[in-house]
Amino acid sequence: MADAGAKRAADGVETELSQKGKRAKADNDHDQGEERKDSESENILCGFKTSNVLSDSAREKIIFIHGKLADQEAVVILEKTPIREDTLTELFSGSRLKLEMKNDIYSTYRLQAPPHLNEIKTTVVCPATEKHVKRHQRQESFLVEETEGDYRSITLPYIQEQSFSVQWVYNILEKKAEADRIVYEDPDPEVGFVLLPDLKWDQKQVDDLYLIAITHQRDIRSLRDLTSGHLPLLQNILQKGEEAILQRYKLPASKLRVYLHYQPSYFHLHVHFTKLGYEAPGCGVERAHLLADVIQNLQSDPQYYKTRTLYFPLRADDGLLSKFKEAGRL
Ligand code: M7G
Repeated sequence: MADAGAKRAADGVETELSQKGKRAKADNDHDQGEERKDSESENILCGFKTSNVLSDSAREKIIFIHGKLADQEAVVILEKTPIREDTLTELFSGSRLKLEMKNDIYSTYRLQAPPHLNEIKTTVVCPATEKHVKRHQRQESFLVEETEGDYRSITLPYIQEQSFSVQWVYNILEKKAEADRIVYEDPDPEVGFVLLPDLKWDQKQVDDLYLIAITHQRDIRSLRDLTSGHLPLLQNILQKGEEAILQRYKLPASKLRVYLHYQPSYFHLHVHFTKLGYEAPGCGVERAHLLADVIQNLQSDPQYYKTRTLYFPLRADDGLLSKFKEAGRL
């Protein structure tokens, strides 16, 4: 999980950041109106029954809860949103302040902000599978070494049976969901993709910018399927994705971390675009592969990702980890 302190750390370009902050806010004003309408019309969480807390972090101000929503298994994620520079004037003038203690030059207060400046980003997964529940449980991880043979004999059969549904991805590609959130689309069936905000990003500030590019091609599961034949697709995503982000959020390529996960959670090729300096979950070296490196590796060896041994972490309760153990590979 990301370190919230680092995640919100300023990267030192004051004016640039505040401009972007304003831009992100402006982009979001329209959405906010819609969100408010939605939440006012129906609070589906009023009947949520908590079973247990899967994990939480006081530092990151996030909690993952397992429970039931209308008799269906559900996971609810609550995360306090960052404080935005462009709301400070209103925050200082429009809040109530309660003194907790005062000692010499030091004092602490409880600041009660107006409700719209004190929101909690809420993600609901319902109905949630056992896999969704396990995914958010605090767990030990183990690094797995996957050879070309391991991929064919252990991983591939497992993911063909067990991976998460990618229906949400097809809904995006077919404009059945999130169509109004699309930032850029290249509709070409071979090299095209849809770029849109990731579920994890509330779009209120560019400090934690997070978008994903989802390919129109549906038969590329992951990094492992890529060959030099996919170079036009990968180069297109990198170039047009960066251009679209520069245009919309005024962030140049030099401020972006563009990468693929191996292993991903969802086996339909997609690329993560996050702001450099934001420690997005899963951006560590054991899981993230820079798209620029992937392109170069395929240029020097067309079969690079088919043949290389790849390393990735698996959680203690992951069924794939058991398969590696059974095969004597761990
Ligand atoms: P991943 O590398 O397959 O797995 O990335 P990860 O979730 O372990 O990182 C999938 C990415 O898609 C993640 O960054 C998710 O937050 C994001 N994502 C997942 N879902 C279900 C949705 C969704 O419904 N909409 C959007 N916009 N993003 C999603």
